[in-house]
Amino acid sequence: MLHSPSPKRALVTGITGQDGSYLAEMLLNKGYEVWGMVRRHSSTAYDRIEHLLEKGASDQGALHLVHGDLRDTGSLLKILRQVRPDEVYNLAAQSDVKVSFDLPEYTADVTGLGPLRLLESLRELDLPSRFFQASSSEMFGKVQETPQNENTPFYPRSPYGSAKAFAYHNTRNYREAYGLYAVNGVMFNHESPRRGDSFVTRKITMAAARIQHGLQNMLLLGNLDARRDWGFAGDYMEGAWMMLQADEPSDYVLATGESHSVREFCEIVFEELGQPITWHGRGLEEYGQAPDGRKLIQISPEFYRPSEVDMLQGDASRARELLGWQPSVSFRELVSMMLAHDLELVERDAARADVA
Ligand code: NAP
Ligand code: G4F
Repeated sequence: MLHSPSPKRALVTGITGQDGSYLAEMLLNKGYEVWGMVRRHSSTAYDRIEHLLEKGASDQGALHLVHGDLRDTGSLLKILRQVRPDEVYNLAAQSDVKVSFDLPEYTADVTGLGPLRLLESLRELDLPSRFFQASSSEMFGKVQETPQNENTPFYPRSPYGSAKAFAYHNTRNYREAYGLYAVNGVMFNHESPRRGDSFVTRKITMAAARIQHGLQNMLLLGNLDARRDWGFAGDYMEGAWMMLQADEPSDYVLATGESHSVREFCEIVFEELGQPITWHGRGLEEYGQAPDGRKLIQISPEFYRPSEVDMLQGDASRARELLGWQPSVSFRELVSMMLAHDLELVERDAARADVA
């Protein structure tokens, strides 16, 4: 009798986050047994993976959740010993750059030391698991060249960027020192309808949808001229998976190659809503106006950072050439996708409120 091979097992930290939910979905559809590490919350915070937890949500794989925390080495050792994963995707982090200025030590602990604890646990247990570290373009900070690629020197501009650089170097070092299959995906900004609402793209699409429905008057923003290389989160998780399937472990940049400003993002959103913005004033006095004269956007110093990353633009040629990876969603499509989702969300909430 022929036995089908047992499914591959993946451990995903940060499964409740934006990327974790897309990755889990993708792995389940590939037939993986997925183990998600979750933190204890006073109320459950599984909104992004609820659909995966429902029985029969995936055609093939199975999803299991286990409690753990990147700050607690004992929990990591216990989970790794129990799951013995073929692949570990470390997506967990304190991932908010602005918050990292308020919580620098905490960010260093979770985002910097957390990956080291995972790597050391893998080494200690002598597991052959392949390890993916969610590294960040924030490490390039005050960029030393444009576009940024695998050889561009780092110049982090936030406690978050420094913590990610620490984790990046440790991932490389565990590969070189101990022969672990450990890789860095140096990912530029990636967004989706599941993006946390404190990040600028989602903050804009949510606010615009609410303004359109008369639930909010204005949107307060910080630096409108910051530029980012924004892609779609699902594409970046496909890239993470591809990295762990390669014959040799290596680090790759994942990016679209295009850079757009926060200002452009706002312009496209309000243009799609039929309210093209005109800009008036300068500096902190600048504001964005609707054709009927309403102020739609105002600057608030609250959303500026002590030190800013002015522009990011990645060069993912290496991932394209060696892994065959490329982004599938354009900047315009991404903006439209997020706006359409948030308009629907606001309409649904409004309809519910009418019924109640
Ligand atoms: P996210 O939505 O903020 O998700 C972060 C995840 O980490 C959540 O599941 C969170 O759990 C978990 N987490 C936080 N602290 C933890 C701890 N101490 N122990 C265990 N889990 C913890 O982030 P994302 O946008 O999906 O990003 C995923 C990863 O990619 C992060 O490492 C981020 O730094 C990195 N990255 C993201 C981007 C991007 O543009 N999205 C770009 C480059 C790199 P709770 O639900 O319990 O809070
Ligand atoms: O959306 P953001 O908060 O993302 P940021 O700082 O680029 O970080 C994200 O991408 C990194 C990859 O490069 C990840 F590693 C990290 O985990 C995270 O996912 O801000 C984008 C830009 C910044 O320059 C910020 O100053 O938008 C500017 N901005 C202007 N007004 C604002 C606002 N950002 C936020 N969050 N809120 C504002 O009101």
